[in-house]
Amino acid sequence: MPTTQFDKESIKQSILGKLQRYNGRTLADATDQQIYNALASTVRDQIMQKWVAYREKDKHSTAKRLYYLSVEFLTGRALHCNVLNLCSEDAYRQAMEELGIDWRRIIQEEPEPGLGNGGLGRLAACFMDSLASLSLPAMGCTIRYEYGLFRQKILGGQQVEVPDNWLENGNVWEVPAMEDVCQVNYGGRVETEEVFGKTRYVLRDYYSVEAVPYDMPVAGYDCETVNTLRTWRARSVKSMDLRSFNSGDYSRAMHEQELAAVISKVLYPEDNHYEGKELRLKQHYFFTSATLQYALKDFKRRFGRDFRKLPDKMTIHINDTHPGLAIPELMRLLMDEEGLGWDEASWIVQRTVAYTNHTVMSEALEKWPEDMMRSLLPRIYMILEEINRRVCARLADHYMNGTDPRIAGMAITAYGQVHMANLCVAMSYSVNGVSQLHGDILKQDTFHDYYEFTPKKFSAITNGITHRRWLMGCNEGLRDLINNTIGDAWVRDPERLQDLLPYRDDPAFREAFAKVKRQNKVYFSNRLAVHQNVRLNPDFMMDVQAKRLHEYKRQLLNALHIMVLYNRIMDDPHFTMTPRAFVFGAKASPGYYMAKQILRMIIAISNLIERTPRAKEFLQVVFLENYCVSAAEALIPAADLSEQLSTAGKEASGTGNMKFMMNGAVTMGTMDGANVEIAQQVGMDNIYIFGMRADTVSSMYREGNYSPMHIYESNSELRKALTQIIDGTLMPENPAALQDIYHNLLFSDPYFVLKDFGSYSMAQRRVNNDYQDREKWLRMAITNTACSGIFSSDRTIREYNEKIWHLG
Ligand code: 26W
Repeated sequence: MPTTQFDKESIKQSILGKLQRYNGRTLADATDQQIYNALASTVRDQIMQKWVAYREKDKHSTAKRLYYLSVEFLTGRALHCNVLNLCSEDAYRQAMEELGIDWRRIIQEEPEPGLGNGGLGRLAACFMDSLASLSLPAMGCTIRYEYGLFRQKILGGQQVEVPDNWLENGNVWEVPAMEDVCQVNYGGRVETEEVFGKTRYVLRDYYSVEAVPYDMPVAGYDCETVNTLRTWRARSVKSMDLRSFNSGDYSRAMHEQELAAVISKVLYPEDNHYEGKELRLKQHYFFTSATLQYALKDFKRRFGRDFRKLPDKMTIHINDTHPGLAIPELMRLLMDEEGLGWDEASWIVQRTVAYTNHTVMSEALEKWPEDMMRSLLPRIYMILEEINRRVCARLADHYMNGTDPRIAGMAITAYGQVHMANLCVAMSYSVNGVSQLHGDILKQDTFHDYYEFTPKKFSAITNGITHRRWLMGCNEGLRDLINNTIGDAWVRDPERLQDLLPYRDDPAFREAFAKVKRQNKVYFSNRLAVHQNVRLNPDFMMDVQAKRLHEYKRQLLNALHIMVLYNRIMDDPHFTMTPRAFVFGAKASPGYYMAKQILRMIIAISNLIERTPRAKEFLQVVFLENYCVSAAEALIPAADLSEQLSTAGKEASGTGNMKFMMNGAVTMGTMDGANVEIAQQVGMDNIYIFGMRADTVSSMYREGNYSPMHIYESNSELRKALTQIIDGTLMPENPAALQDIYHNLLFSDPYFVLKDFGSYSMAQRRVNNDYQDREKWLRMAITNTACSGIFSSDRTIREYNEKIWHLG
């Protein structure tokens, strides 16, 4: 088969041809969106050529494969990264230039797939990029949400959620795979049948939903591998179990059937907070069951029915507990569909499923009401009960006491609830944390009793980010500077970024580094002017906190500190400081009241400063609307200081921290998650660490005698800032609007904002001084980029493969 060339001339011809054929337009009268479509489908043609070749080879491969199940994949836009991974950037750029098209503008026509909330989903996307780039055979599996995470608008100083209809204009990157359509069943009841002396379990009166897969190619960097991200869409089926329906069940079945498409309608916007909604359980089972049905079908195609081989031929990796029903579902498929016995099925499952935990926040741990599980998934519930019975029996044996209190804490079903984390820990062959500290907390605390029982299962593999998107793609200036300085070996081997270290001593390099940062600030500030009509001064130091809004992430610490600076400026006519722009990017879950209050407070501070000329000389506060992957790509390269303020022990890893570091921002952070390892990499001279350590925090919780009021009484600057929350300074038209923040801090402060404030404020004084020492600051910034290579997700994926997956 002849392959199409993708040199500059053919690219130009392809774009013009597509505009003519699909839109009946010439370039001159095509809209940006039409040009985007023509450009993207040209890139797609190039990927398809590789995809076909790769799949052909893959079909005959007997290598072990990974199925990475995640309820979220926050991929971000695909066009630029695809061009980058195809190593065709120059060709496309030149083609666009010669056609007189602004490439950066057209790229922004792509709707961003917001199929995730935050860290967990973005990590899954980075993993897909690294898996393909390391040529490891993997399929990512998730739900094709018709509506992704809401878009955020700020109106009247508050967040307004707008639906994210990302598929409105079609999606160039996906192809349906109709040959793999399958059914997922809900409801009904389980009947037993005796067949040749064996008991069989059959589901009756259930209703079915059809699962339709859409595949998106994931092309690795400069290699032949093109993996697949498979998203499942729910639609109703015409047929149902008519054999045994009775009139009551039939009408119910009809009704449920109409509701089928609802399953893949919308992504739940809660991050790190669990609510036992039935639709969510349906979603989880939906994509998990569909994925496992496909995985088994593919296994049988490759190896026949020798299921004992299964653990050597696939790993089912579950990204947090959300796809944890993979465990009973694989049992069900092996027993009810393939006729295996319990012991065989359970032997296989316990060698095939691996689990990563992403949070220790107790309100985020999934626990489903047993009643809900029983009525929605009766056969799955039966299997869960049996797993529970056996696990508890084993534990009773081990503790030589059937009433040992530890057993209830480790049980899978207890007190009317199904405890998903216990299920995953009990039945997976691997349990891992996402940073060293988080791994330790899992062992010592969250899963302590399980750890004593099966210590070898546990590991910690620190998260990572793809340096292709988060440096090469989003920071061209820095990428070119690095290439011109140390060559491009770091692209394949990011730890070679270390070669930059000696250039800290080179004044010309430092200035070049500073120039790139300044250009990135100008770029970001232009973007803000266009999107929000806000003028950000690129001469100000850029201090950024961008992440989901959460009390434990402590945006409040930052906000209170800005108020303290404001007061220093206003109370002393001679006061001076390094001018700083504080940029916040954060979405609050629609139902998270405190998060929304904090967001209001930040905007109120921004407004206060805007109307105070003297404060404006030194301070600016910008709330960046709709923080998302694309916004991060513009924002992070412009940052000088990266705020990572979580209460120690609460942030499992953080990955934004790594993105900022890679782009030459210095971290202001607690000893939490991966901040600890960033500190180890750069050394204490190149990071600002403050606040209580995780062990102190946990003893404070244990002792339970923390009194925020004492701190309020002893710190006058803090007291004044707190009072301004409610005295009309912040909210002149409605002074009581933010009183719950005030009361919460004073009378409860569960995340120790007041406790850590003094230490934070001292560290910020050092930042203020160090930034004025331009040479010192640039050395720190360069050190951060130079030491960031270890946080490439390529390293993370290699570690997963060596310790857990053993693919290929
Ligand atoms: C069921 C509600 C729910 C939804 C999402 C509970 C928990 C989650 C996620 C596990 C929360 C999450 O995104 N955790 C983040 O995972 C990142 C990737 O490992 C870490 O870097 C972050 O520290 C962690 O908060």
